[in-house]
Amino acid sequence: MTRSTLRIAFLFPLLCAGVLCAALPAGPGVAAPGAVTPAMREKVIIDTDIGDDIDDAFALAAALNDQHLDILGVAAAWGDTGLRVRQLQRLLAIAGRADVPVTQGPATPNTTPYTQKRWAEGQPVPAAPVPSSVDFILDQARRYPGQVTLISLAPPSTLGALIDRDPAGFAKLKRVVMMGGSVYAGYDDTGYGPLKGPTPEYNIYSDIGSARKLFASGVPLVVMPLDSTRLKLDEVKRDLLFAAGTPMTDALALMYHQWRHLNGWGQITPTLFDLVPVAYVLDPRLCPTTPLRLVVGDKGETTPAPGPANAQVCLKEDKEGILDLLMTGLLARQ
Ligand SMILES: [Ca+2]
Repeated sequence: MTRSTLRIAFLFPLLCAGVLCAALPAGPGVAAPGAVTPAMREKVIIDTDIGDDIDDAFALAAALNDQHLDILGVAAAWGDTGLRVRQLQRLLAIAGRADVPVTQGPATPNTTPYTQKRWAEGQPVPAAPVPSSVDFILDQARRYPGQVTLISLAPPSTLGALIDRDPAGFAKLKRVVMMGGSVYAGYDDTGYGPLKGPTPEYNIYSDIGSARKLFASGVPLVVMPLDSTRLKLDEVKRDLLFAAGTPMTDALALMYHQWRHLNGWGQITPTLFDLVPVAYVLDPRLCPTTPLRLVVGDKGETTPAPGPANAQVCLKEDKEGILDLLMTGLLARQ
């Protein structure tokens, strides 16, 4: 599936609204030209620490908006996973996707502020028990061997628990596509001046043990490090989104303002790190990869080393292409 075919598939129903398609054959079991068939949809599970930084919310909005993803489940990871479950359930309901299972990963200590706490608390405590992420992901990997992409947008604590529980089951995943690491560029690099060099990245240094297990697991691993994920959602784009007045853009606006008020580091412009893995799954050309062997150091560094590659790593993204995916997707629903 290329980006152009994605777009054609997306635009076709709009074109078909007129008489243009009146003569096309249709019937049970016959997919209309341009329609998204089940075989064209990528099975994904998204593991997310939504609620602290704001990028997870935008990444999920982009994923939920795209009919080319078959989202089997969304898993709450890291920190207060019980509250994250409620935030995810609220977001899914707003997206019209309350049918998507939300699962709960192991709770962990977490010193990062839960900036969107009030928004998350707007969703009642679940009346029924929430499935365990570890059980759910292993079940899906075994049900669809070699077909499920796990999109990892959080410290990899749930992934470490999966590997501990059942490495053979974990190996049935098609791949893990993750935001994490820092290879040649770090948080202080702008992409314009000389490189200041890598810095330990949050997801990796938060759970170094799980990251090491993941890099050694043998499951195909696609890594989007800081080198390719420092996308800024500037004021012009925020205004366009927040003025759109759809249920999803309204939700993003509320979560953004809570994040902006409470993030504790004075940030106004979000960096959409987690959007990049989602965009890659939709169109790999937006973030071309290079095979590398990355070694996770004691401070969470991800350093290239000689030897066989253990990851496909995107070092340079198509910034405008990825932001275009987000903006056109969300604004098409106005
Ligand atoms: Ca995240």
